[in-house]
Amino acid sequence: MSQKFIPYTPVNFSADEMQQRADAFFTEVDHRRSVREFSDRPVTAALINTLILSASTAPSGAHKQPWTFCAVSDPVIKKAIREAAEKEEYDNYHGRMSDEWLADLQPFGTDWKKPFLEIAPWLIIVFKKAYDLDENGQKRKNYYVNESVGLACGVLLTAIHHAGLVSLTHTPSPMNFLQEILNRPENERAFLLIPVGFPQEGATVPDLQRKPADQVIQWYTGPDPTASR
Ligand code: IYR
Repeated sequence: MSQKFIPYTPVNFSADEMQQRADAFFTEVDHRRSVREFSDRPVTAALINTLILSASTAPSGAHKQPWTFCAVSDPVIKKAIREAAEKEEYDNYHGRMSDEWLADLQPFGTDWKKPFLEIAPWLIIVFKKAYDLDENGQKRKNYYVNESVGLACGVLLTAIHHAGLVSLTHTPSPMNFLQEILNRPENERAFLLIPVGFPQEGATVPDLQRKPADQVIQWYTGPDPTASR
């Protein structure tokens, strides 16, 4: 079967518009923060649905879209997830994490207690599909699975922020309890656990700085191609 190609319709902005849009987008995403203090204020399933569809627009290896987003608002399941996560995190904070790691986490004030896993109205648990299973139960390969699912998660966090909600990229470790609690098939592995909702009133975040341009960009510029136009 040969692949069918369709025209791509470019979006055309003037150079000024492009710079303005880029600046406005930077201002918006620069305001995003990981929040650990959630309100129990509800968020509609319709909103979560659209945010996940945005995430699922991410590019993926051979367009396999090797992800499943589990959207959990059921308090019984949230409680089970909290209890299992806290059990693992207790062990992490009491011996499994190195002194260097614990010192690096000091500024964030984290500990083994994860109340947000019950308070946040939604938990989105992202699963990566190590491989696909076709109708006959045959294994089908996926490619660049970590890169693909990481990209989808980046889009998801940006969509959540754009909608006016907050999130936390939470990585309880190990995470296999999520596969069990959510009864996921054997080809799926938990990738990230993302509580989503509104911040608690008066919520605070650590006073962090982002690296400036000269620490994150190395330019390798030739002659300016726009100079003589
Ligand atoms: N998973 C633990 C520890 C933790 C690790 C990193 I790296 C962080 O940036 C934050 C926390 C926890 O969730 O507390």
